[in-house]
Amino acid sequence: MTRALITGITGQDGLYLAELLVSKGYEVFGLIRGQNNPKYDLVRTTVPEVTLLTGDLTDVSGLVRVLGIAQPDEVYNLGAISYVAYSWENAALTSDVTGKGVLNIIEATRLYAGDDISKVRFYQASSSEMFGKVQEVPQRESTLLWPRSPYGVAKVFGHYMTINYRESYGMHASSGILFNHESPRRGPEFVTRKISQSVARIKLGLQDQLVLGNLDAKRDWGFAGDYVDAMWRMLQQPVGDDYVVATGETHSIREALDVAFRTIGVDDWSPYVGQDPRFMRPAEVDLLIGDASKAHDVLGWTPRVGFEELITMMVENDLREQSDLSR
Ligand code: F7E
Repeated sequence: MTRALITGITGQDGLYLAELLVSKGYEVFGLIRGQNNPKYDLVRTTVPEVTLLTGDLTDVSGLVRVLGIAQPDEVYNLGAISYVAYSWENAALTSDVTGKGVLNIIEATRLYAGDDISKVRFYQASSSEMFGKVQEVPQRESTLLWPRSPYGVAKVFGHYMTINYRESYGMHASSGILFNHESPRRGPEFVTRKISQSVARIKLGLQDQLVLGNLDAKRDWGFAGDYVDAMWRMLQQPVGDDYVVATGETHSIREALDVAFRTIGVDDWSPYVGQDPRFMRPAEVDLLIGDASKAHDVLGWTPRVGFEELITMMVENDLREQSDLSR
């Protein structure tokens, strides 16, 4: 039985990846942080097969202990402080967890492998936020990185550290440069879920207004369930490498609003949507669009869920969830 350790098991990607690996017959371990973590029950009920181990990406000795217990063949580092807007307010903490945390887990993985570095494969969740002020459109693996947030800077550190471990120690270490990926499991602080939840609540008469920041930002949005499959495929290759994972399509926040409101039969959303500088960022990433040709050619990966289907799926899920909650 192949064994895998997932950090960030409580997030949308952690849950989808755990389900995928369980379906492939893996024994899965998940790293869970803190005392009485509020997401503990969610993981238990979604993927009961997973063994949860307590640890924190900032605590190397704890990570060494967890690796010793899990004895993984594959380590997926999905754990991070992942909310970009928060990273300006908590830059040092974001650097410790999202940046140095990568060094901690990859070094603990190297120590666990001991003399046989081929014993374990490592996946790092890199991000399109590393492209920031984009130097090329579309962005590919070789595009110059120009992060525009403390989160992006921390991700760049983790990305290069992963490449370094591959080159310095011959570790099978891969970095997936994932563009935005969403799902009904997305946290409500992120814009797609904020929109889908609010639109559902507006339809049900539970809310009047949706207040957002920059409506002109553009993102390459895919479905998280498709993206975890790319992660797994990377670790099945003969050697580690870096891959852009994206749909190759970009859409603005306005277009996301068009699709979401259309789902509830509203064509003109302007009376329902306000803007507040509170949700604007000190620096914005304006145009993200990924070129995933390498992932297509080498991994045989293609996204299945398109933009409209994704947003519609999220709104429909929130209509069900919100009407259950309001009963
Ligand atoms: O923002 C704009 C905002 O917070 C998307 C993370 O998974 O993907 C995610 O990062 C855009 C930005 O995601 C609101 O200014 C407008 O331009 O949903 P988001 P993100 O920052 O792109 C990358 C790949 C990651 O790696 C990250 O971990 O939407 N926007 N109005 C808003 N955003 C939010 N959150 N809330 C608003 O009211």
